[in-house]
Amino acid sequence: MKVNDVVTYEVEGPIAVITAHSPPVNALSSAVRQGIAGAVQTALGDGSVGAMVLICEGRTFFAGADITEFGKPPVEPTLRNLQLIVENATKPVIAAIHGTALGGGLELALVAHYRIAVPSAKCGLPEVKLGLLPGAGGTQRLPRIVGIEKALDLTTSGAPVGARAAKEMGLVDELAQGDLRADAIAFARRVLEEKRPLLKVRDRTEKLDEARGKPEIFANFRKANARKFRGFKAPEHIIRCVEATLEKSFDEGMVYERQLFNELQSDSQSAAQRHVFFAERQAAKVLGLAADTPTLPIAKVGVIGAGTMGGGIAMNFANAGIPVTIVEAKQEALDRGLGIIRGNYESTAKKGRMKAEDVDTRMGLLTGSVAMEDLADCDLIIEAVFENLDVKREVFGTLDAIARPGAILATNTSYLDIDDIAAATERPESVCGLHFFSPANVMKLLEVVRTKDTSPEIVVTAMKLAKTIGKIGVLVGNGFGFVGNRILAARNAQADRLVLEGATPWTVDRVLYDFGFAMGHFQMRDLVGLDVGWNRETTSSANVREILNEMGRHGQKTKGGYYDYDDNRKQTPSPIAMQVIEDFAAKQGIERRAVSDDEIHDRILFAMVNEGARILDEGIAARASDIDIVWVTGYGWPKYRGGPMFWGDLQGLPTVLEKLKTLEAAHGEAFTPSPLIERLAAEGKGFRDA
Ligand code: T1G
Repeated sequence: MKVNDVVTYEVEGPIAVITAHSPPVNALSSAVRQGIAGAVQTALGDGSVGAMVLICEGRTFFAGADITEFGKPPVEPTLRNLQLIVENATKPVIAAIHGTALGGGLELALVAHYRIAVPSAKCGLPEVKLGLLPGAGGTQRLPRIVGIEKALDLTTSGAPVGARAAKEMGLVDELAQGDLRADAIAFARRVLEEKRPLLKVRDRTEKLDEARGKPEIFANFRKANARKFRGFKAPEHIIRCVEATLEKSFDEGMVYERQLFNELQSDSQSAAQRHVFFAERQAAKVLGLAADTPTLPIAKVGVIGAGTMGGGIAMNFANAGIPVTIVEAKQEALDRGLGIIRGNYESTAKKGRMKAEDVDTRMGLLTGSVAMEDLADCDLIIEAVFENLDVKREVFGTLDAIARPGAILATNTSYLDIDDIAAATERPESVCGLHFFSPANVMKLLEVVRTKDTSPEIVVTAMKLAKTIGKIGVLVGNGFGFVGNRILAARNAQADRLVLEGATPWTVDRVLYDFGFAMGHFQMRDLVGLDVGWNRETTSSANVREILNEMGRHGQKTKGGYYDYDDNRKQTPSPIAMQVIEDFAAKQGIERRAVSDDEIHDRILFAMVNEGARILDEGIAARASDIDIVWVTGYGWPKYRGGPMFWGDLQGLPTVLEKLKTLEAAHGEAFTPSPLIERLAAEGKGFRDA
């Protein structure tokens, strides 16, 4: 029978089956919670029922609290009150898990008396990824089942564990052998027949006792994870809650957990991380195209160029089981490229991140060739040749004559105008950009660049393909630097100007590091290589970067760039680079002055926000949140600050506007406020409303 729109109640013999039907992921919305509570009460009052199974229809067991309800007034029963109903039930409740039991979903399963799962199921507490902590007793119950150390790892990493591992650690009692519902009912019958006790996780202490008197467990854990947790509030809050299991009673621990959960939920870090969670999913949705726009089949891919980018790009498709023909001009370069790919796979296998036998399987999907004609039957061809417009136009002109009709012709260019590249063909509607980030087989971001002519079918096909190869695809328009590199160029300009005016590369880097970037601006340049895009033939000491290149200082790879590097790549500020900067400033007639951290912070960050607003205003990005995803995923913008546009909204656009006007007066047009900011600020709106 229907308890409500999302929960049903059926009785099979002495077993009541409570089923949630709330797509897409059975999030624990108020309706789901109300339905379960009502069904449990019915079962408790039904004399013919001896035990209950709690199960979900659809793709997964409860995937957590309903994140869309955050920030709204609580609706009874709250998750914690629902848990009390289940945990204090006088008849056994068996949670039957498939898909992903996550967050509040797993926490609900933890108050059931027993848990059964299909072998493919996963269990996890990913709240930390949302800047939260498991706020329905996860920090208090999980340690009581799996022990302190495993609980610390699971709650602060947010990583799920598979059902078999979960059974080994006692998180799951049984693995279903066949149909989950049938096996769960059979398990419930056994619990009844064997008169098994109504186990409450909250009463178990044996796993806690193992950690008593060992404060080093927490000290060592904090130390080992300091770098990963830097800047994030949630991990430390979680550690404190787990510590409380040894210091407080269960009930006191639950009060403490709720207090720390509330602190996190009301903090901008969690708002930022929840923003990123939804923004990532929004980015996958193409606006303005008919919902039934067909996607094209991609059964075979061609890659032109077996260098660092081409090789990495090819690996993405081989990893997804898609055959790739990889073309190079010369056999020697082809062999070298394929050798590097094999080496990458072999080192991944050595680290246990893929099976050894998969190396040959993946390599078997890669066919090398020195003839472009071998790309004739490919459905998608991606060029990753030298970043030069003439070279790319020549390649596309050749492709136009070779590729089958309807094939997608994609360029991996970072900065060049894709309309100009497409103009070398008779099929501009088949041309798009697929801007991968180095290393292409690792970085999650993929900018899918549509030109004025790219067909809707190719747009939706490319966006779907991004998901197929495990990337986060963001659809962007054609224009200098698209989204990511255009904002990077705005940051470059300010950073370069600041060091001429009196800052040092190391103070600029420290300010960005303290803001939350994993690496500073000049450090990043040294890592990537100062000579990327530098032309030895035409260099003319036109800027500090060129001069450093002309001195042979190409960055980490030459043990010297803006920093000097020892054999272990440990960097130290370089007096040589500093002298180059000072000399160049003098030559430019720039009188150096003291530059404060605040000035560095404001000039770099507000220039980035302003450029993002311009990108949004020009329609190069469809959403402000798409810009955030590009910079969080591809450029290391700290996730707990949500991305440049989220951060701009957090400052408030009237504040942003004032800052820009002040900076414009002192530092010129980089800070001329985008008209979009002026409009939104005047309307009392934010980028999220654009
Ligand atoms: N609440 C609301 N909507 C959710 C949701 C959730 N928990 N999880 C997913 N969705 C939506 C998502 O926005 C998308 O919507 C659709 O479902 C499919 O998601 C008290 C406080 C479960 C592994 O962090 O990790 O419990 O775009 O595209 O790739 O301690 O969704 O279709 O409109 O991601 O198959 C803890 C978050 C919450 C899990 C499925 N739980 N979700 O991945 O599909 S906090 C989580 C996921 C909590 C308690 C605390 C994934 C997934 P739309 P999808 P997927």
